[in-house]
Amino acid sequence: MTVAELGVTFVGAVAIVAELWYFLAPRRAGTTAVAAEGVQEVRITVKDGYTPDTIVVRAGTPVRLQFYRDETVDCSERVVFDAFGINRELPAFETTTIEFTPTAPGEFPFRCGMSMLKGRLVVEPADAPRRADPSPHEFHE
Ligand SMILES: [Cu+2]
Repeated sequence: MTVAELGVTFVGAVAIVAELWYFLAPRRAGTTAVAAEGVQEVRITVKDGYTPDTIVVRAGTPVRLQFYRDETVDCSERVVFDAFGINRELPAFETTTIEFTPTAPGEFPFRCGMSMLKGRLVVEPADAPRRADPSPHEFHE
């Protein structure tokens, strides 16, 4: 093989490994809450939907979600977490704090008052290993 051929082979091998890693590495789309002072806090921007729209937390530790509503569109004026009995108004251009403690693992959808905007709260078991934050392209499918 010439040096050029070796180079091409090497680049090809790296691409294959990178691809395998990308598809096989364990991961879960979403934003992992940052735990500080015993609270798992996540800021969510409400504008044409929820960003991030998937929030990963652990069971048994209080969760503090800070919804900043960056629009006046009627659609997003309420946020509802059916599983937690939460139905709150989100005033425009303000941050609304919602706090609760998920006790059991599972996936819990949240939505606007009309169920048009959707997000989900992924509650992992309390002893789950902490995952690294995934890259931003995984927030939306
Ligand atoms: Cu809506």
